Amino acid sequence: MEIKGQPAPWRLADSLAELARLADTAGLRVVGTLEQRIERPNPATLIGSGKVTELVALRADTGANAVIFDEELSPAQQRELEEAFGSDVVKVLDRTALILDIFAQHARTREGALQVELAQYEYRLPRLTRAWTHLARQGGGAAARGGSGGVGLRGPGETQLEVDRREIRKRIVHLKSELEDVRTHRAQYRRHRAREAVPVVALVGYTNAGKSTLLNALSGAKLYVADQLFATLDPTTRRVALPGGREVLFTDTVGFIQKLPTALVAAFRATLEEITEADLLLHVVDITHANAHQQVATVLEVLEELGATGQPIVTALNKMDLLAAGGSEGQVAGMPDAIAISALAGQGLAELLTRIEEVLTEELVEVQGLLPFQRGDLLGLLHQRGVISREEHLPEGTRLRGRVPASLLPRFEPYLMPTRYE
Ligand SMILES: Nc1nc2c(ncn2[C@@H]2O[C@H](COP(=O)(O)OP(=O)(O)OP(=O)(O)O)[C@@H](O)[C@H]2O)c(=O)[nH]1
Ligand SMILES: [Mg+2]
Repeated sequence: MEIKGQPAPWRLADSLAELARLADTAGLRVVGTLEQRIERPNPATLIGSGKVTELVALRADTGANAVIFDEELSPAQQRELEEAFGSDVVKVLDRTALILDIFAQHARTREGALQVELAQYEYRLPRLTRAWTHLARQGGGAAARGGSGGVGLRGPGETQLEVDRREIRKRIVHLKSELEDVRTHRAQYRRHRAREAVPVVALVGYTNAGKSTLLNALSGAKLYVADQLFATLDPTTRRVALPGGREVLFTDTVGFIQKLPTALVAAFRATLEEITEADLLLHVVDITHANAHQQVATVLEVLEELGATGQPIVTALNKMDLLAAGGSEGQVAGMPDAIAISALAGQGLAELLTRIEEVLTEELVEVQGLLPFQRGDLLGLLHQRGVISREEHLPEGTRLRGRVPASLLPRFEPYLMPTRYE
């Protein structure tokens, strides 16, 4: 097992299979695939000129009206490739454009919509070409079933894209300032949570790992769950009681994916701050996925990119119900500290919560002292946010020993003080 430190390279075929799933989620039907391994990418078209000819022929054979590259295309490459199809209007997209489209489809809150719109404008600004205006209802699949238009049509409307670049730049500035407001609001909310010292557990993981299903199972929430990439875009927070009675907040967030462009990550900054400021990260892994190990490595890389490196991580190997029959013990053996669960079947959840409680408790400070009876409020707070290891009722009050979050220490003064180690 080489998870930590070692890169787990994605095989070309696996990456393309994932791209096909992204295409399906966006409402496109894949009719053909072409591969090329290149040492030195062609600056004009990324792929070699012979390959371009092959691509044009394949496109003509299949009648496809869009071509999707798994690698990032520069605006110039995209234009050049679109021109290669001559009078046939073919949309040339890359993975980023596809992901943006799915994001636009799945954003449900104002913040999510703002973030996606910003990312779309930033992506499209240098790519304003004739072809964008010709992208008419293409493809079947998920989006068509949902009644939406083709790729590239959601979010900012075509007419808006036709306005001059200065207008778009103005819009970008405006979106950024609106997002800044949302961000300030969020930061205030987080500070409030921090004052209350309610620990925050952020669910992180590769897209489709089962994060939302897990939060539903733990909190009785009814979050949207789907066998789709990026079903969740906006963060949702729910209160969950740990076995010892202590309450924590679980936050479900956008899933990760390989080649998640940095610009996109930046646009989702506000959302991802939920992760960087969490007390603990709960990494949900779809252990049944053929690329589970690569996915784990990708998630750890993205976390690093986001600067979420300080928090403890608890790993949950999800969808164990599917493994039971097949018995792929070897896959699980590689991650000894991980906890096997099935969010869907409700297996291993108690053990998972116990583990989370243990890890969070390690972050607590040991205190002891005498709490007068009139401070029932503090006793309540201790029960709710801390862990009591000894409680003795005396005529003058309650003698206590336990652990509390460090941030709550001042509130217990002068009754409960940190234990001095002799
Ligand atoms: N068999 C099985 N399926 C599961 C389990 N957990 C989740 N799933 C399925 O996996 C798919 C994805 O689940 P979600 O909860 O939407 O996954 P997510 O991590 O929130 O995905 P995104 O929001 O798209 O990033 C759904 O079809 C779920 O029903 C599990 O324990 N067992
Ligand atoms: Mg989800």
